[in-house]
Amino acid sequence: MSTYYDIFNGDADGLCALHQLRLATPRHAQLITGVKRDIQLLDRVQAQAARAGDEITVLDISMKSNAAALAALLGRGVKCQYFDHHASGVVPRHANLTAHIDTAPDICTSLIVDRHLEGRQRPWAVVAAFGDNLVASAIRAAQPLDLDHTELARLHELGDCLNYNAYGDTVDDLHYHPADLYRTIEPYRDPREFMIDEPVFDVLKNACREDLYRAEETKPEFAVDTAALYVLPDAAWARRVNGVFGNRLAQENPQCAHAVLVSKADGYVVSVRAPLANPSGADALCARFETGGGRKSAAGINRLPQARLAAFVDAFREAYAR
Ligand SMILES: [Mn+2]
Repeated sequence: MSTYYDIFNGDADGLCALHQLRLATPRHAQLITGVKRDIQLLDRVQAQAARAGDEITVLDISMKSNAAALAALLGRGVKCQYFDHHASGVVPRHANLTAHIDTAPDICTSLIVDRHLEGRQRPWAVVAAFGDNLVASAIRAAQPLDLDHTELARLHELGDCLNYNAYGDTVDDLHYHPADLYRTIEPYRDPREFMIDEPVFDVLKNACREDLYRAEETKPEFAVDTAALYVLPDAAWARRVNGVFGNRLAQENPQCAHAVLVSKADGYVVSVRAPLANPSGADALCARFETGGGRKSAAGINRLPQARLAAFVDAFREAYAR
């Protein structure tokens, strides 16, 4: 008997991408997911000894970061369907691999899945696009749904809340394990019903508001018209809220690039968002540092050692402070 694995990023985009696919094609699969930054997920399938005839569906995690595990699984006869919008590296040509990769800055994985499903689970793609901070794309995708302003704002809030839940060092920092969150969403074809029927939305909304309030008390380390840099303390609330905080800053100042650093015992976790008005350069900046990577519009460094802080601040200023 073959085994199915659904492997997805634990953020709004990963969750909603899987949800759309499984609404269209229900399938009993083992779920493999984690915090947003935990993208080495294919290693875990490999460790579980997937065999020839098994099938994996991979959503919203970079193929480049999983290239070795993917090659090993394909070589073992595992069939793979891959949807993603992160830098992929060279996509292997293999009979067992179907890859849907689009790295355009206004596309997220859920919009790629939406295209694949010809818009059949559109409301969840809209939620995901909001969650990935692709507001214009979300509004465009929502047009045929004929939602009023209030409904659209609610989907926006849900996207933000699901995205917020994925941020943390480990799943212990999170309010809900992403696999549990997926199981809660699974029965709902309409996100509006999910928000009414499940307490999850209100729990996340209130928790997020509390964390954001603390973040907004933080003064920037430096701020000019085109760039601002914040350092948050070594605390669970800071690890949870830094993504939403970054999105908030980006929306409030679309001409400005933002870096949000969260302190750790021996350094920082770094998130960089390019200006919304000119979404470029974040990936190149972060790639200059070990453990750095991401997309043109949003990128990060998983571990910036204390000793490299000054080098990062200089590089960030050089890239965006003109
Ligand atoms: Mn995504």
